[in-house]
Amino acid sequence: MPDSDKTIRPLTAAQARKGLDLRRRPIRFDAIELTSRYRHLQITPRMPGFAAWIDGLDLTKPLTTPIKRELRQALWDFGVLFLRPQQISAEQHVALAGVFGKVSPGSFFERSPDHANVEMIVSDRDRPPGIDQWHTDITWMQYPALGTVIQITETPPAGGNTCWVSTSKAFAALSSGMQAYLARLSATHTWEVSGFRDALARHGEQALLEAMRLYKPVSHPVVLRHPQSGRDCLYVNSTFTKRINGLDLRESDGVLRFLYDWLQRPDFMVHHQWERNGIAIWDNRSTQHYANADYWPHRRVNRRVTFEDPRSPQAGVNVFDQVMKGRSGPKAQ
Ligand SMILES: O=C(O)CCC(=O)C(=O)O
Ligand SMILES: [Fe+2]
Repeated sequence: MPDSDKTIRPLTAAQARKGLDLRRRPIRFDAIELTSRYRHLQITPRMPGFAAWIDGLDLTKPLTTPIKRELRQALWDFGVLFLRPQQISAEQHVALAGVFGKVSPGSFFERSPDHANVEMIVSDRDRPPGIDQWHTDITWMQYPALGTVIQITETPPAGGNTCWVSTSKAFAALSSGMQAYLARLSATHTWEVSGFRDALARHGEQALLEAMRLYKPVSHPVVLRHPQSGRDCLYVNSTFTKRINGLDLRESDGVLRFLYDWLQRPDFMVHHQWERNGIAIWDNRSTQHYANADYWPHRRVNRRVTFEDPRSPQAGVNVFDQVMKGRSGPKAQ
């Protein structure tokens, strides 16, 4: 079109009506056919294509191979799975995590006295809850955890819920132009912009310096294709993502702000109210989570076991131990 034709012209009545159209786009949902896909697990989705209850699974009995296969499939189909309250040993907790990946020795949280692979997040009067931030765990590593199994073994009288969002549903609901723009971008992630910085600093400057030496900022694509489900997932989070690479910082800040708002739409979110000893398993690529901090000074205990990619060069490394050891050990080149 010649430039002269692009000059401002009054809108026709139809165009004006369209410009004032406030309708939003509905989110398309193609249901997964459950009966043919799941023969051993009893699955009830809680949201369209996201988050599901698994009923009738007794974790005190050994898990059979077909059940393990369906559990993995369910995690990739639904992103987060919820199991009814049950009492399990630390070994059974670890065995459940082992269904999905290599059991990790954990990161920065306190270790349970009964098992080296079980971390504990205890919140009480002296340790106020502090994970009321949207995040995907440990994206400041080149190979972040694949997922986590948590059990809330002590619940406050009210509150202490956890929310998850589906980062694949959030991506799928964007316009195709925005999807294409984001798919070309990568972003820098670092623990240095998160609360870990203060937590480490409490162990002294050397701990902070050691963590900086060992865990430098990393780059991840803004849109991650999930290797098992094949779904594209938004892979930036307000806790660990510092900036989108290659953009003016103001454009990066604006795009990230939009994405964080978009990711908080209730359409993509499940808000889970815990019963004591309830269990959740999440996929750490297709979801983000947020632990409500609305119950202080009451007590809440989260027991967690993380699973990771066995091919990761960082598999089996306990980040906290490594940083603490390095404080006094030989300095790196
Ligand atoms: O305590 C919770 O509900 C979740 C805390 C959390 O972010 C985690 O365990 O990774
Ligand atoms: Fe987390």
